[in-house]
Amino acid sequence: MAARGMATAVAHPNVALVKYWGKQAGAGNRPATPSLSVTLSGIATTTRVEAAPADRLWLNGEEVQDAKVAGFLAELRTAFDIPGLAITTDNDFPTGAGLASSASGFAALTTAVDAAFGLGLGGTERSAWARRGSASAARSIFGGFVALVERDMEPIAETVASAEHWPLAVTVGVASRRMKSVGSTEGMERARATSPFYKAWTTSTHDDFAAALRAVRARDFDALAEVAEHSSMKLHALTLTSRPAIVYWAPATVAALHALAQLRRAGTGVFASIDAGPQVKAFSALDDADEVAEALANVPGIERVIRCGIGPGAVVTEAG
Ligand code: 2P0
Repeated sequence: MAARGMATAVAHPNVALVKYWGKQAGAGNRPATPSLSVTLSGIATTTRVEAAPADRLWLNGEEVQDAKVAGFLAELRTAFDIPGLAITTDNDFPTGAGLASSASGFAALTTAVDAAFGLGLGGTERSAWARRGSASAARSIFGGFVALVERDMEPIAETVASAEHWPLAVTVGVASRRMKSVGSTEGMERARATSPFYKAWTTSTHDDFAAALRAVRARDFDALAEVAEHSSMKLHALTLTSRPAIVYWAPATVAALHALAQLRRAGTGVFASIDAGPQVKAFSALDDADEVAEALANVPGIERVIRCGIGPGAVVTEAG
């Protein structure tokens, strides 16, 4: 397709099984640790870009100013000739509340800009640019199980197993739709600077990553459950021991954790993962997803349950 200054792209949020929390010193938004995620199906960000006299951004129908987007575009323009942009971006899920809207947002924006202005980026390059907007966005460029690792001093994201390899269900319990209190970038920097556990986090995450990768390759649910819940809990141990502390959980978050533990005691394979917000993401076999969704829906304070699976990477849906 010839690039004529307009394109639309769709990308999906991802949930990390082994979490990223903390950056290397210096420029380029480079994670301090490896991470491993699944890209979700069932929820999406759709982003349209078009050449315009000046940059303007509409998020879910409202015009907004966004310093992260402005900084990202400024960085892209040091490498490519890109005009002013009218950007419209819509999430079909709660924005900025721990459902990785920045991951799907920057993955969709990078993919749309690439298509609209013929930048000719391959997947790896697109992922590297998306990372500069938001590191987790590097993973949403790709589908299935995706690793973000350092190779030859460069962070590289790649699919390590397809969605078909192990089609798990990811059931999201929405505990609050409010925007999160402290953004991820600020939260990470606070943990690095103040949590006494930060060093232990950066060293131990390498073993977590290796264990999770082995579990995914072997489709070993119990092994994945153990290491993924541990990584999620360890991330929240960091936020709770930052100074001042950051408590991303709502009361319903804790109630959902107990409900899932009860399901597990009753014999259902399920584990929980929580990001920089109150939502609980429950992983299970597809056959158990109805039961997991029902259990989450019955938790007091859970406002809504969203059923997801493991999905594809970012795609261009329209270019002209
Ligand atoms: C993750 N999160 O691995 C972790 C777990 C949230 C908790 O990556 O500063 O929006 O823009 O690179 O990618 C969310 O942080 O942060 C995130 P920046 P990002 O999914």
